[in-house]
Amino acid sequence: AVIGVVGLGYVGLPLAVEKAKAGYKVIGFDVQDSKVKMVNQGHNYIGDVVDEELSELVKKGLLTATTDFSFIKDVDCVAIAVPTPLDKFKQPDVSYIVNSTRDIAKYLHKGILVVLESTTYPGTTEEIVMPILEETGLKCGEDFYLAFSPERVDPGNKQFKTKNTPKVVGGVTEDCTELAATLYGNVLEGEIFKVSSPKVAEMEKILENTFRHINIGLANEMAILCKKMGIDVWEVIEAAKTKPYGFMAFYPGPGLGGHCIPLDPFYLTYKAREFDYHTRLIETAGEINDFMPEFVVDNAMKLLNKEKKALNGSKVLLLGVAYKKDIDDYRESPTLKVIDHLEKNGAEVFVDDPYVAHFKHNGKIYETINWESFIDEADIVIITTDHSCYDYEKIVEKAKILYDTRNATKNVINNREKIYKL
Ligand code: SAJ
Repeated sequence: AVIGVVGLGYVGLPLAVEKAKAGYKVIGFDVQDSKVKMVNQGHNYIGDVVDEELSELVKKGLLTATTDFSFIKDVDCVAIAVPTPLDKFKQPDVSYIVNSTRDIAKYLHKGILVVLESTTYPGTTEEIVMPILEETGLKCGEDFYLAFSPERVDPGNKQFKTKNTPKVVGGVTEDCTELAATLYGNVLEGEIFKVSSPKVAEMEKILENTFRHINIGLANEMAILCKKMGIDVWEVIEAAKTKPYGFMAFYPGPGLGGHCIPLDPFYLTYKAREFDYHTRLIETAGEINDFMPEFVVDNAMKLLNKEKKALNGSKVLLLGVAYKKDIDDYRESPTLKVIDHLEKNGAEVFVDDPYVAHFKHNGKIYETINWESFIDEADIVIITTDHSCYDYEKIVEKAKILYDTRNATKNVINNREKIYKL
């Protein structure tokens, strides 16, 4: 069988590699010529995909990439793994799903299976994707098959990869579900869990990520309250973790980053309005998470004021722009919002991140620096991403003021009195 994967990003490329490794001939589709070129050169641009595997598969002709959707006529099934961002009004932007579905519809043929993987609100598969495909005159469940199967890629997770993470599958008809379950069963090692409709599969994915969004919001609210009460929230969480059942630790931080957790719950908020329901819990958690960058900068200002310094005119060194540790992705990173608040208050900001050489933000290019060459000049050092590779002992020793928003310095032995935590 020949498999197509539309969208060669964080989700699509690892998926294409796994399917090729399972022995399928895979054609990767992307609208960005740069991505297509890199795949065809066997050059991997996603941290979690291993270079050798990719170049091996390309050499064997098991994996090729193209911008030409006419090759859809050669594939037996196609997975859509395109971005589902929010627009500037925090409204879902399903244009990538619509455009890629239209591209597929042009070459839709009898017997093909289409699976949507992108995280989206319940109803997308049957209300948006299916109508576009049926405009061809082909009937879903008879002439072609359609299912939703959420991606579960956890960037930087060494234990659970695309191959060994359980997969949920929900088809428009039973045949659709069976076909999709068979396809994934042949490719992946993890359990394939069948549900009764695409809506169930779409909603369970939203539940997974909203669960994280809400609980991180709770951890952040606890951090704000503990700061006011003079209690160490990190110690509180470690103590709560001793409960062997019914508790799951989440940690406060400078805010919520990434391309999933901050966005996905608002897909549900949007859809809920159609049913006259206001997802108050989701929106309140979002407000708390969105407040954290400002909370961090307020605390930094207080720490400087204790040394009779103003934030205005101070040199601030931020450690980490990636949205979480040990990865190079800075999309929606809370550090970007911390930079905004610092610069608004007149601080001069310098950023170190061993995984990110430079980054674009507010139309500006920031080159990251090496913290060691700058720490002596910095009026305050703020740890915004707890990368494992940092020498925290040395950072605490050298920092004039050290503000740790990730409890990254928990194992530092000396100079502990210098550490201020979120
Ligand atoms: N964060 C906290 N406190 C926590 C956990 C996370 O502040 O206790 C922050 C992180 O620093 C980061 C943001 O939340 O800025 C999101 O981190 P994340 O690991 O929850 O989410 P992603 O976007 O890296 O990947 C998640 C997957 N991660 C986990 O489940 C651990 C998973 O939810 C999805 O497979 C994936 O999103 C997706 O693509 O939906």
